[in-house]
Amino acid sequence: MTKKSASRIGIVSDIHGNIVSFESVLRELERKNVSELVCLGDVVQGGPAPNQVLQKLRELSCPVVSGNADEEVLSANAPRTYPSEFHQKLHDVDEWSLSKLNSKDIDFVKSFQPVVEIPLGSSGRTMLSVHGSPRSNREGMFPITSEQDLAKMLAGVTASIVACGHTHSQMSRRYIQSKVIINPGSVGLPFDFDTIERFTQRDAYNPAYAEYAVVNYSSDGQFDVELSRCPVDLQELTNSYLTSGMPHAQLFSHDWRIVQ
Ligand SMILES: [Mn+2]
Repeated sequence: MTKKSASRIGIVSDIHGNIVSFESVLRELERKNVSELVCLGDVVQGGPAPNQVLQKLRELSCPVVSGNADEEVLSANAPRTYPSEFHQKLHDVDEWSLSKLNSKDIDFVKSFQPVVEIPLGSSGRTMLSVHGSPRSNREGMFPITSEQDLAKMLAGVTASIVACGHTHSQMSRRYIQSKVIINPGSVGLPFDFDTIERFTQRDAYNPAYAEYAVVNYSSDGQFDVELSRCPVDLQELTNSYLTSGMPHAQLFSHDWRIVQ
């Protein structure tokens, strides 16, 4: 058998201003010798360290896809009304996140791409990276999304792998024309559910781990996908919320818990 050269792409998504979890994942990716990295968006909003996450991402100089929450932070100063008190609290965090960014940070967020296509070596195969779907960063591709809906979302896509985020849930799903749709889950705000009732109501808690994916590919375009998670130090994470000055830090840090 001829030996083929192999490469590894690390995929991270939905960091949501959580530097403790992001650094945990970066240590794992370094250990796994990834040669490339791509970020699927939702970088700054929702967590205690928006500017530190941007700084780290800028140092890595990897391609970044623009998430809906990144756009929401950029437009946080626009006037609005709130459907609920909780929405107002979320917006308080958006405004605070924007206030933590300097002009260099804002220019960096504005440079995030709608989609990023990465060649799998010289095989002609590619991986298309998006936040939600190729046509929108506000719609998710789920395990239960119908094939008909996927056909609309993926119209015209020729990539062999479609990497998406937004749902905060890991997924590997086969689609027509031998495509694989993968979701690395969320680095900084993973969702899990206690019971099937809470799953139905989308009432999630945050398990104390960070999710990511690695795509291994060879020069002839063969590939496999690892969906991984690594533990996060819950004490360190809670402290990062409570010492950040982020509004409603107590509220937004209390859904985290260790899962056995
Ligand atoms: Mn998100």
